[in-house]
Amino acid sequence: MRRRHTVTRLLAAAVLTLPLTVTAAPAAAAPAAAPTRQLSDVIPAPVETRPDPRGTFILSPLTVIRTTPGSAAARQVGRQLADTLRPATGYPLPVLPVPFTPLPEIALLLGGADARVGQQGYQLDVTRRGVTIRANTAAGLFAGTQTLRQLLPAQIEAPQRQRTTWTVPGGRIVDHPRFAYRGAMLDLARHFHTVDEIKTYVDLLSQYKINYLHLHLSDDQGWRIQIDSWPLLTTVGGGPGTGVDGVGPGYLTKADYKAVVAYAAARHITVIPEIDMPGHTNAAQSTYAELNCDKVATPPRTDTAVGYSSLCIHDELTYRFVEDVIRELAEITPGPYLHIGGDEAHATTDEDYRTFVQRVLPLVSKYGKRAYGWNEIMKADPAADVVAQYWGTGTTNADLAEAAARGNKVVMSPANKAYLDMKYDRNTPLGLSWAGYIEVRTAYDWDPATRVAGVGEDAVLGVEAPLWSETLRSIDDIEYMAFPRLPAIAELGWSTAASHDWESFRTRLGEQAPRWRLQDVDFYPSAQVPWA
Ligand code: TNX
Repeated sequence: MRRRHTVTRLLAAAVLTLPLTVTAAPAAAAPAAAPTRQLSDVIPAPVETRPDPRGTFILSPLTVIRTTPGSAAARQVGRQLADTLRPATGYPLPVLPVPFTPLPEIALLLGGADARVGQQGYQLDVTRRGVTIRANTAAGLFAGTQTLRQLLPAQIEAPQRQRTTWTVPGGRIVDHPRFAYRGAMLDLARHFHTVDEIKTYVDLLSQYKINYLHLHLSDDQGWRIQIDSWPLLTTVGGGPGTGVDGVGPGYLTKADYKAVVAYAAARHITVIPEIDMPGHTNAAQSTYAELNCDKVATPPRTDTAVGYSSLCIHDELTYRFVEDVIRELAEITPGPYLHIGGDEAHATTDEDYRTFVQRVLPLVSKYGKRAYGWNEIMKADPAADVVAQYWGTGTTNADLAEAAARGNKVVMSPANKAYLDMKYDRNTPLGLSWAGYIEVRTAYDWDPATRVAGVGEDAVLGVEAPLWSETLRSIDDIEYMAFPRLPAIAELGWSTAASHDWESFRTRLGEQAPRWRLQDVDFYPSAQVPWA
């Protein structure tokens, strides 16, 4: 009866933590107010929603968060949910890993979900007695809690206690992603972004079920990750004045990087490091003269030109350097992918480019990672497990279609749709416009599985929204470019093609605004969206 003892103890502890306001709180006894939200008012749009108007749940001071007994992972998701819901509600929301409670509950349970939910999805049931989220994995439970967050009134995002009735609309959601990979990229090389800024971005990404964070860690301007065997990369390559406009210094120590990886992992986001090569390498080549064919260091550059740098392809030292970097990065990266860039290598001949990529890809495998690169790497006919990230603006790409036919997977980041650094329109103060202006509807109105001829649903691993930071410095800048387009890309990655509907999306998007205001998220108030 050890278990019963534990249950009793936990319940007693829970009740003891309840504040004195419990008996005075009106919410539990009040007649069910109409929910301010509907079951389908969620981004990304869930696969299946079946509303039940009799099932409205009201979160009250007595509500407990119950998690699958014996699962540390489920308990962790429960604790995160409690942390999210406590500030605005002021409720204790104890997290109890027990098989039963007589109290109103939000239950987070591993197993027992609809068979369709798979490894990332969840089933969410709302009745008058409580909310039950079931999933096969902690990631699925976490996704379900992000949906629950959006089903509560917007005030739930407030940092201080709010007076409102915390209704959750009744019914059932069965939800799972269309694509396994839904990514966002931050460019730390053009302007460095601090650990705290990256964490803030991770918090926002996780609300929209993004599950990969790609960090662009090196470029012509700056080198932003500690590499012990080439120590000047950070102190010089990431030193003073290495950002565009001469700002800096900035780089992640290995401890910083590990902190970002752990923070993201706790939100079910996997970090993908990118070291761009053989072009976009001036920060390294201005730091170490020996990385140049003529053994003369290039001048440091903080302008925004691209395509002028190249590692020395026929020098063994280049591969020692590349292997050192890949080995050290792989050591601190628990996720499966390592991105080697490969874009815009205009200063490398086609033949040299192939030689280089064919030598470097096996180094990634050697250190246990799956190689990933911008779509140009498909020119080197890599092995079928190599992933390409498509950034082109067109709808045909012969190398990519051939790679897809050979079995390579593709992540879709078409620059004229998914690039968060493109201006919204000609008046946008930040951003670039080489791929065109991207208003919200432009970012939303495309299909990852029909974008490029010959690269269909089976070849598409997912989508990613890159955010290059030539013009972006602060977290406010990042947020202004990412919102509201990031949720559009998130929906393309998660929701079914059949659910794609601009009218529905823009309405749901407009309802996110009060949440962003309460979370202090800067966003572009597009005229295309009916903002709440
Ligand atoms: C192209 S897209 C680049 C980046 C720039 C970006 C600016 C790609 C793979 N390379 O080097 O930062 O455009 O939008």
